Amino acid sequence: MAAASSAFPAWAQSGTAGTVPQMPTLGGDDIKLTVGHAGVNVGGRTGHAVTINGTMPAPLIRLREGQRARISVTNTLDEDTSIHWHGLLLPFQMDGVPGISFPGIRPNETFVFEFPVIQSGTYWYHSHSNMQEAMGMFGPIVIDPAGTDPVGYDREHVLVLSDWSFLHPHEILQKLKKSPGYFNQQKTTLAGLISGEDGVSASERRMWGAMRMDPRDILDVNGTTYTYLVNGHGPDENWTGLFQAGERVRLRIINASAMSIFNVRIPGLAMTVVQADGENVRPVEVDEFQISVAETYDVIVRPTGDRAYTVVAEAMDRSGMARATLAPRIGMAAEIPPLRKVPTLTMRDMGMGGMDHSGMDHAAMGHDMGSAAAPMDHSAGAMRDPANAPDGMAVGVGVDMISPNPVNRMGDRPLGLQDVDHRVLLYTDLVSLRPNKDPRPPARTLEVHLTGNMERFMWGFDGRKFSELVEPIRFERDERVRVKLVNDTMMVHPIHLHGHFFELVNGAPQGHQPLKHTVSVMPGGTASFDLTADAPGDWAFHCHLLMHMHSGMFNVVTVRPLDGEVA
Ligand SMILES: [Cu+2]
Repeated sequence: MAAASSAFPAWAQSGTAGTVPQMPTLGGDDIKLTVGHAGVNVGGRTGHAVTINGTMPAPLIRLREGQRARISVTNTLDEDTSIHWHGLLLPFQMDGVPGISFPGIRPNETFVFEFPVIQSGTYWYHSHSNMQEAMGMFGPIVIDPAGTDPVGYDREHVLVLSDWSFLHPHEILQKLKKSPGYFNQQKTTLAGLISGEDGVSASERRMWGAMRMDPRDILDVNGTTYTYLVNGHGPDENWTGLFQAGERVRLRIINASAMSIFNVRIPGLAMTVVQADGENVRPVEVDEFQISVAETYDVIVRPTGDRAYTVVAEAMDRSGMARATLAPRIGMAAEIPPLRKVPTLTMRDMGMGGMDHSGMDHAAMGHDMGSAAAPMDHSAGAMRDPANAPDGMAVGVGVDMISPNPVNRMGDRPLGLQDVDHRVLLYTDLVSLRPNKDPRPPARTLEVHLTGNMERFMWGFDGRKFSELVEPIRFERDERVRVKLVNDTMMVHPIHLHGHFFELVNGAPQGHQPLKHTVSVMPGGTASFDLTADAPGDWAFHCHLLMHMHSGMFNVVTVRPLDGEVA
């Protein structure tokens, strides 16, 4: 059933007329990668990228479960580099995080990664040094299962989503540090206020104003500077994946963006989600799903007819889209839907539990927040009231908000999709296809707060930004623990743990909590996962919004004892 792309006749290959027809693919037991500078063409303009083997995205690495991988990485840059194999289970020395699991790869050096391949599914790889990932250093990984694939399909396409800016990422970060709203040009307007058109009431607006926040501040960096790409191609280039009518087509969708969360849909086609983060799930049919940074979703679609379909990956704040086409022939195109109305944050996104629009005007936290007469800094003050802080949180300059009433948002529609009139994937829809390995209930719960100061663009865990002074998070080897993430900020954070899969606590049937490597935690909400700490070593644990990670939302998870170490 599973078809290797090389088996396709020439006419059935994917690509855009006039550009590279197919993603370069590397496989076998001796893979060689070279990191270097390269020019890339985006929207007709040439930019400077950091690439692997000269392409953006980097070549597709195709492995088979049960093989041994040997991947040599040579650095031709004049700065250190590294490659992290995102979602792969491997010895921690091979995880590719400089300063944590290995020293990094110095200029003109080659590092050989060697590890057994003990899983299958859709993954990706990227630099973990500096901000090279944002400059083009990312690529897809597909691991074919050793046995029969439970997912039947006739053809597959890999879709790597990314965000490209001609601004250097350091320049973007500097602009954000100076003015976090720099790229947010969708601020609510006075005209909208008077007409009530944008759905934000006057009292709500006063409160947002008092917090120096804007309810339209949804992505820090967006379409004002980013061109959103599919397999390195901008919307106008129309990357096209081919199909024959009636085929079951597997789309392996990877969000390799630095800072962009997408809502994905294919007007006219239902999508059956069969895999999340490389792990098979019970098939669930939807019309749209959100893919946070670093997540992967595999979907099956069954296009029919002699017609084209548009794949729309709309940035969560509706400031732009990545676009591709599924068609029986190259050169076809379908209608491109316009960008939808900009979504607006709600009270729920401010950590005020169920107090949405209607309930917010009165007595939120005992303050009369809505009345025009109330001094608004009361509410802003309450939002960072240290009395709300849990034990162990540092309430310093790095914290400008503590959710007063965070609620579990695992069953909420993702941000921006609350009001769409079709089926949207929820985290609570995900059910592990096979029973999970560890049936033990967690022996303890660890609460980790995602914290930040929006105005200073500071981010951290439990009020602290990462530095050598921060204590690592310690787990006993093989201990079973529940980790509760509490988002005390008004931004979504895709939280990623290296070296492990965790089970989302999402109400799935016993033993079938879905396995993920990244969980997107909604603003003002909580998300919990159960973890079996079965991979000894030091592992990175961080927000996968690249600039949040760089601004401090990062820590080390230490699983001890190591082999040979006395317990
Ligand atoms: Cu973040």
